[in-house]
Amino acid sequence: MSGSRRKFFQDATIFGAGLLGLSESLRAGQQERVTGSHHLRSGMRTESGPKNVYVPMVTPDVADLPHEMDGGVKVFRLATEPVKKKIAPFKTIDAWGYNGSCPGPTIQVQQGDRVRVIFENRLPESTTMHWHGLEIPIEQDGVPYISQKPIAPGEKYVYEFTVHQEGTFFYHAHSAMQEMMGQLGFFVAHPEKDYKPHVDHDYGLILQEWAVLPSNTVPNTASMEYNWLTFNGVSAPMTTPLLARLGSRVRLRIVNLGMDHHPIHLHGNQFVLTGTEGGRAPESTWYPMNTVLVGVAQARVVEFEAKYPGAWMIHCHLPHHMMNSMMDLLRDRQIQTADQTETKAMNQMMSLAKSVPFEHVHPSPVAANAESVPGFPQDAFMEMGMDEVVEKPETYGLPKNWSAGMMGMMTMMRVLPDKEYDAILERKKAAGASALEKHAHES
Ligand SMILES: [Cu+2]
Repeated sequence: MSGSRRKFFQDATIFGAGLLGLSESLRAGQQERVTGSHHLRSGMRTESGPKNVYVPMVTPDVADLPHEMDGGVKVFRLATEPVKKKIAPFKTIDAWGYNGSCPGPTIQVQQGDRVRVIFENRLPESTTMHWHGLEIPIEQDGVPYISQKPIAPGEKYVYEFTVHQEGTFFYHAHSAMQEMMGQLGFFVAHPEKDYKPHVDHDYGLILQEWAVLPSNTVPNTASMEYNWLTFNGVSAPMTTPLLARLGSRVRLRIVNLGMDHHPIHLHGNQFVLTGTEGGRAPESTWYPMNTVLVGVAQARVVEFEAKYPGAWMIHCHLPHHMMNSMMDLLRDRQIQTADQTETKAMNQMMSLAKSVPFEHVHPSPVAANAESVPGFPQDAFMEMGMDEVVEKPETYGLPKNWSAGMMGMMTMMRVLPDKEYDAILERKKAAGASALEKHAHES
């Protein structure tokens, strides 16, 4: 089998998985399968021909968009539509997105590719698609009235362009309110020749914030007060942990298209900023940091050597983005914190737990005289251990109640020695196989 043909079948397998809507656990296995290596090590290259030297990016909790080839053109199909999006175990919102996904599925191409996107509008109002950061002809820029007519509900529109750049781009509706309803997705252009140094893992995170009032499901796109913060469309602890093999090199691409800037912090490691929304930065500009400010409409790409084993938090460091306001639950507390008693708070937590349902675990103790101390409670009743509700292969082996401290715009980078890394891979494979089997039975 020729290299390109093999690549086609690999793509078909990977993209097919996204097409079938298989579990995240199966999709998250992509990196290993595309490279065909079960023992990725720092410095180990993927050798499969000049146009296939990159490790594809994995977008945890978001699928890749499959494509077909039409001659030399990569053809993608995107439909924008309303999406019921579960952003937390006890919160589902009415967002807008693409192909049933919010954020939309990740598009991955390679520098030099000719790309066609057959776009369909299934929204109740007009829209367009903008290719953020791409240097393409004005006719493809997706700005209503200026570069094209708005695409009416039910209409199709075809975008086509050649990608001469490399880097981390994204696509989004070019209407402010639609952006805040969730209409964006990754558009990654892998370089013609692999970046140096080579990375073993490449991950993407999209930052979003939502204003969804208690008992509501529709985001208030006019609000400036956000109470739900998400990575790739989910709040912690629902965010799927990122995995890295101990000794590997990791790339993390972060994109922000909301109303706030987000300082994204990685625990226990230093990284270097290797790229922006404009592409790769020269190595002479790299300097160590562990918090990168991702401004609105920006992409930030960082890389680090995963040399310390552990579950390292990755989170926005704005205090109010490290939690969800939980107004659905702690309605009273939003107004009169000091009036809240442990009994009341616990009762509220229990009723929320019942609605999911899961066994509520309140892991950290409070002092006997807590209620007499001004300021109490602060974090006391926010911690909800819900390990079992968000369990997946990637959470295997985490300490009990790990989920209690995970809220809002948060995930973790699990740097794992071979044995533990392989144990999770095995679980992902098993979960993937059972998802495939389930699909076979259903169809
Ligand atoms: Cu933030």
